Amino acid sequence: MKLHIDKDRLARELDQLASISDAPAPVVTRVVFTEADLRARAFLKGLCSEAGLQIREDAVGNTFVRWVGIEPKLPAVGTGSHIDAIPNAGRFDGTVGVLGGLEAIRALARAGFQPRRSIELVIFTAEEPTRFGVGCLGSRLLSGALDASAGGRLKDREGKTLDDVRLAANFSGSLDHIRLPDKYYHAFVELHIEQGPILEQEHIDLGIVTAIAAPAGMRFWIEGEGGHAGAVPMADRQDAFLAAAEIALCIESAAKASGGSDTVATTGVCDVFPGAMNSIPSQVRMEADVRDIDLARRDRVLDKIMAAAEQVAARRRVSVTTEVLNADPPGRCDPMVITALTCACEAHRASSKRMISRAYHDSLFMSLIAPAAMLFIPCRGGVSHRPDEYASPEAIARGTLVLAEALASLSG
Ligand code: HGY
Ligand code: MN
Ligand code: MN
Repeated sequence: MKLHIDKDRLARELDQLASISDAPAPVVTRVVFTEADLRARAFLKGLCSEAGLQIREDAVGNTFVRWVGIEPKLPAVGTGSHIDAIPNAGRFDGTVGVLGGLEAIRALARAGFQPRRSIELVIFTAEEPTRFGVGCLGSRLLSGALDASAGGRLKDREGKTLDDVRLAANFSGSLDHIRLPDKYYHAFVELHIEQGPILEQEHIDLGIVTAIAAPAGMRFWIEGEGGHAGAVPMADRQDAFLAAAEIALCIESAAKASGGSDTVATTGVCDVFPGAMNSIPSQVRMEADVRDIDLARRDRVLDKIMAAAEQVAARRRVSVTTEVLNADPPGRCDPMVITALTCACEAHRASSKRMISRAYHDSLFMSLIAPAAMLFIPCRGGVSHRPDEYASPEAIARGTLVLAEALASLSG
């Protein structure tokens, strides 16, 4: 089969998608269910219907774009990723897997390939934790990893629930109906930028992911006394921000002292109230992200952080409420899919390397309900979650070509 990827069209579509953002280029900000997210969804649905594919959306906005196979009743082969982007992000995280997946399907159709099993592109809702504090909401609900009613009650910073926001965006229906039936997918493959430096440093074309790091998210509510910045002596203060700062440093030292270099921890959110220069912080809302490929080691770090938060609270006479938002096991990729990706790389003389993913992805949850694996393309300097995130059109086209080959072989 002579497969050809339309590199220029794919690059153009990625540019068009990147322009749908709540921040001026080259920055991409596209938080779930914002107006930019809804415009991006409409843009993609337009491309998918142009390609003659069947489109359906579930109650949380997961979008399924199906190329019906010769045997439509067989479990399908899935591929896909996300289009939501954190604030001040780049243009390739997630979108390469969505537009690359669409171009892989178009290229197979152009080559006259007829899938035996249907091939289905999935655009997952809310892979990023930005709005609701927990990432991969769409794939968690699809896989049953998140209880529908608990998911519907998740709140954003304005106190709006996931149910409020999805219904306002016209995604109606019950979240209870999102979970996919067993064996819905025969296999699932996600194309994604590596979000790390290894492929580029080792001059390797593609990464075949064998495992996905175990993510955890924590939220801290810290209440102090507040007061006038001039009037309250230092000895009498119960400063919520300084308690938060000390806890953030404990988070860092707990990760560094875990005994493994795969443990990482980041305090990425810290909202200080009232946020006035001459008013002692009385409340802080802080969020931290802790990950490791080793589950027990990660959980030991979580325990250490919780104990440290209690000690800081006592010493600084503030109250600290710690909430573990999610603490997921690592994802194990499936040998059958890994082999399909390895053969597809060989078929197109692309060098490849098996590797773990330090970033989490929707494939982490798809691996709970189907044999799954991921295909990484290099990104410049390993940079991601920044506006200077970059993957070359050649690397994107190569990843798309190998993805198309793997989808063809998996769909039989
Ligand atoms: O944070 C992550 O690993 C993913 O990019 N959401
Ligand atoms: Mn991301
Ligand atoms: Mn991503």
